[in-house]
Amino acid sequence: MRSGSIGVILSTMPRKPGADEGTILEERTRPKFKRPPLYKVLLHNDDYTTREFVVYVLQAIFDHDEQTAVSIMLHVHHRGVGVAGVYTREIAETKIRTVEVLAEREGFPLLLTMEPDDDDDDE
Ligand code: TYC
Repeated sequence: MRSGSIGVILSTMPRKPGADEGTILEERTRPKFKRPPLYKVLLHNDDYTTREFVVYVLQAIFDHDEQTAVSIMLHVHHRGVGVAGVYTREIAETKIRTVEVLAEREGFPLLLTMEPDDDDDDE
């Protein structure tokens, strides 16, 4: 047994027959559930994808309202890259794949990537 104080105290207590015999309490040193790491899905600008299609994708796949979708699209159009959303790895991958399929179907070269969300480290 480890030499944690609670364990030591319990194991040296006198034992009555049938009374919690052999029960050892240990304090948890880590939280039981770790949050999964989060990833930013990044949207990249290009000269061919229409603004309308980007706004549609931001609403339909990334669940933004129209005003937010337009503002993210314009940010990407002017700055080159922007965050479409923040998700766990599998959800981020699925959203990227979904948009790739939609864009390919329309003949647009729209590029999305993902990267670890640094703001996720300490919270
Ligand atoms: N630059 C594109 C245009 O002028 C619009 C656009 C915005 C494309 C954001 C991609 O991620 C993008 N039609």
